[in-house]
Amino acid sequence: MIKKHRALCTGVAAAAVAAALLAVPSAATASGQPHPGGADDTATASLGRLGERAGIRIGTAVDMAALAADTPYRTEAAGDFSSVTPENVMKWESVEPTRGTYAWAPADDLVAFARANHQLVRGHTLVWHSQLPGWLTSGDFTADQLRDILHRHITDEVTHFKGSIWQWDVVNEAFNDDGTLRNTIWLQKLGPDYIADAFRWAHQADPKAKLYINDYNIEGVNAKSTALLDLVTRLRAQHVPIDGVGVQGHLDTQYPAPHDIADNLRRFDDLGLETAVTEADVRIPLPVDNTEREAQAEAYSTLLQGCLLTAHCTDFTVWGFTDTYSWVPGVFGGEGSANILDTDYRPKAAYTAIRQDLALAAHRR
Ligand code: 9MR
Repeated sequence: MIKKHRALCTGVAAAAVAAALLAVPSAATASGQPHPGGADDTATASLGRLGERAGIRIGTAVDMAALAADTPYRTEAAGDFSSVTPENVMKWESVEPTRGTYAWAPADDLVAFARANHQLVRGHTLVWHSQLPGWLTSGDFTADQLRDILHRHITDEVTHFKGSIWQWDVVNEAFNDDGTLRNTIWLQKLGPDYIADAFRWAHQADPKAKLYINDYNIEGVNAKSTALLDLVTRLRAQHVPIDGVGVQGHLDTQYPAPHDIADNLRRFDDLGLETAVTEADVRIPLPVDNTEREAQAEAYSTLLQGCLLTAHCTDFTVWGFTDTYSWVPGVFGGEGSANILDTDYRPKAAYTAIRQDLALAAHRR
């Protein structure tokens, strides 16, 4: 990726979006009536509650090892969010490490946790090129065998969780940044129709779950998001049961956050699709300083506002909430601090910005 200077226009764009949010006061605020939520508890309400007032779910990815071992982590995951996504435990290598032997327990635990805390669950993820079990990647399967294996995987997993999953990330990261389809085991052996098949199979197993295609670097209008738009347009024309597009939202303060997120999401909205920000985090080159923290807050805010300005954007999910368990340092050397709370669970500027954006958006509904 080419390094760019952070564009001054990101701040301008954020201010413009905030102005747009303010420009349409709700009947309640215009008439001076108190918010329907009653007394103003904006400062103390959970993110999930603020999101509810703004018309979206606020979710987090959940690390099941942390949930079991770390009480503050569990308290925050239970109390601040209205939806959860398993960070790893619904992926193929986790649920079927040995062929034909399922290991549902960690994912079942998350579903039970969500139910106990009145949260919805985003299922993640059924068809991906990564985190596949060794028996699958090293097996020398024919195309017909692989198709049967994929069909069975989708059917068994969606059936197991039937009725418990709000949105499934059916297909994850199917595109390259130039808009061509990623050369995965699925594309190589099954051809591009594996995508339509996956959605049909998932729908057969749980007709009520909302089915998503999910990817990164599709926040703004670009070659990749446009290729995805073309694909979902074709899928809809073929009556393939696809409901939504997930924009992951893995950003980096070294690069400008796209300022056309709402414009991009509206293209999907116009097709009758839902959208969601599914994996938001904003990494920072270390060491962190205040300027970077502010840039991070602005990037989170830009992502969230893109969702809030889109009629059928259903949720904004952060990819973990504390830096203690972030995937970022292990993958991007010299970067980190990507989450909204620090390692001591103290809120960063990004956390405050999200709360303010949600409160502002609630007033215009
Ligand atoms: O956060 C996940 C990390 O714990 C795993 O090691 C990694 C394996 O590839 O996957 C991470 O989650 C990814 C998500 O499933 C799909 N989008 C990118 C996420 C970050 O890599």
